[in-house]
Amino acid sequence: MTATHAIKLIGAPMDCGKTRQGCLMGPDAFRTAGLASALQSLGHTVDDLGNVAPDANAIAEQSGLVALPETVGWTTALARVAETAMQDSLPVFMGGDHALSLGTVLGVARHAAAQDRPLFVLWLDAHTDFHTPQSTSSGNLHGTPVGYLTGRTGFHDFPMFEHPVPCENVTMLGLRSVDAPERAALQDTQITGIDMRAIDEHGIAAPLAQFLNKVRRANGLLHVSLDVDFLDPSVAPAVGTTVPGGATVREAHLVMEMLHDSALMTSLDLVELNPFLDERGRTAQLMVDLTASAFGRTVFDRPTRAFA
Ligand code: 5AB
Ligand code: MN
Ligand code: MN
Ligand code: MN
Repeated sequence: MTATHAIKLIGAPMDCGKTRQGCLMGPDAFRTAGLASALQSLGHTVDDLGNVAPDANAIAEQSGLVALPETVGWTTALARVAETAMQDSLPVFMGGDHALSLGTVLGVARHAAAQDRPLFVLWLDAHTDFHTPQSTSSGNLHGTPVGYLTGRTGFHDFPMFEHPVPCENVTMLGLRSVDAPERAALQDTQITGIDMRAIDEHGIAAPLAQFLNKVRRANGLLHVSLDVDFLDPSVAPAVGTTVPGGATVREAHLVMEMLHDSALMTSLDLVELNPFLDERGRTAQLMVDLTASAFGRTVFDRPTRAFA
């Protein structure tokens, strides 16, 4: 018997973290693919709070960045919603592009600080998203949330990240596209970056188990951010930033199953789903199935094996 959760589904139809449009349809694709009923059938209480809207934002400073004022408006709104939801539930943020994590992790970090517990972040992504507004050459702010949440400088247009997540509390899995300035900056940090080469050689379970043990020993909160492009594009085509050579369906399920077994995850982002690029909903369905694995769906109950 595993623990049941009070899950809040929160739609964040944010589409301004890059120029390619379509992620605004993400929350409704997750709903259509049956996310709520999949989680309910596992015994959890599920409450769909509908969609968040960005705060109206006063600053309209010109910059080379894509939609900076709108992104700041989303960040303040999502941080508020996330902090509130953390008080009595496990929030699942249905994106929306990855810039939404600027806000969700800000709110989660405020909650963690109020609880006096350390926050850990698991970043499942082809990319490190470690840019600052200065270092990005695309100007796309969906490439910056890890820079923001670890307290890198240069985010002066954004709310102050009062309680940055220590770099040693951040693990990234699935990496295969890292820009030169990100790579240089990461070199000076304690962030654990597991690239696909390492996963090919050693498997995905070992580095994840090591990270989860660290979270457990510290009695930490764990925020998980799942970017669709973590997955190989052959199984998850509905994303604007495909990079070949990603996680397989089974590698991704194993990550989610281990997260469930650990009982450590306290919040989850599902990001970058672009339903306009999907094939008959298969990416949305895979993301729902992965989420179900993270909340306890199994083939057989463990440790009893059907054929033991
Ligand atoms: B995603 C790139 N590094 O900064 C940039 O999808 C891609 O949230 C960022 O991981 C990809 O534009 C952001 C080239
Ligand atoms: Mn559980
Ligand atoms: Mn990302
Ligand atoms: Mn990515």
